[in-house]
Amino acid sequence: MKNFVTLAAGLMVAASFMSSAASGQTVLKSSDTHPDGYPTVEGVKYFGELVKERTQGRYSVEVYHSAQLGEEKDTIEQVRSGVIELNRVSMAPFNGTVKESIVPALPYIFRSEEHMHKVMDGAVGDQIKEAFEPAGLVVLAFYDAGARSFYNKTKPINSVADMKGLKFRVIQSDIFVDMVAALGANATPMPYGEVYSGIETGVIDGAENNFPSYDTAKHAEVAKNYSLDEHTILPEVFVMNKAAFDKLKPEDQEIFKQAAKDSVAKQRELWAAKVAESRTNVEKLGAQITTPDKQGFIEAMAPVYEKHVKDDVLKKMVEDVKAVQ
Ligand code: GTR
Repeated sequence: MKNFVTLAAGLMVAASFMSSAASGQTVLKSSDTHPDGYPTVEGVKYFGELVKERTQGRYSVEVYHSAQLGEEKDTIEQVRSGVIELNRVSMAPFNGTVKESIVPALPYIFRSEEHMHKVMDGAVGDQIKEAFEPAGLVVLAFYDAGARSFYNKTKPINSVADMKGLKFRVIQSDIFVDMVAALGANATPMPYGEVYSGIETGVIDGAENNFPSYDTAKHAEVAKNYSLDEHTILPEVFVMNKAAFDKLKPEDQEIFKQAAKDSVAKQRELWAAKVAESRTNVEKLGAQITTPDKQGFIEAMAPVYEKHVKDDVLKKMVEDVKAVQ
């Protein structure tokens, strides 16, 4: 049923795209799992305004927020097949398809958000962008998603030992499954939209995410123990269907790229403000925030690196990331 709804939504989107193309004004569709006003939604909207202005209205963007077009995995298929032209998603669901996307998803690979920015804005970021092309996607931008940490309804986490036996929903990536296993807990990958009820009904004890997601998806209502272990500083990715991008005139391609670049600065600014706001919101909802000793978490991650950083390309990328000061 769910797939049917997603497919039907996709066909409607495709039909409206074709009709608008005939009038010389093309409306590009973009998906986002988050609600209106969330920094990623606003980042893509800002990109759309710049594109509209700079192409004199020949192109504009409509953001289908709040998972209107489906969960991330489904919308990734839609953008790869060209049913929609644009999509803003996390990097993690690409880990099984785009090998290089593994690197920024590795636990504790980045020393700080500044370090992540330098890496993603530099040569390693360019290498990751290129690696998306064979998957039929052009990366327009990397956006901020802060740090992800664990939260649960059962008990406060102060050390790795406290994680033992807990059941966590993770984002759909094997790295996250193995990371949770390495911490002595159990991982269940499931769509974002099912997490709230999963915690409420006890299918899972909790999940892992940044403050703005924990807040806006209302997970703080049902899982009040948030431990700032900050296991990943995982960027978001804003992608475009490659065939749709290749069809643009070269000067329009430049406009799209520059607008995306300009939207990054805007999204980062909105992100920083949202993190502070969301932290206040979840504390008001009764979230208890602990700060566990990170060293134990970092040391427990060795098996994840052993299993996932296998070939020379990935080994070199990890070294390159570490070398960025
Ligand atoms: C959020 C991210 C979403 C989605 C979600 C999840 O931080 O912005 O795109 O991936 O996490 O955990 O599914």
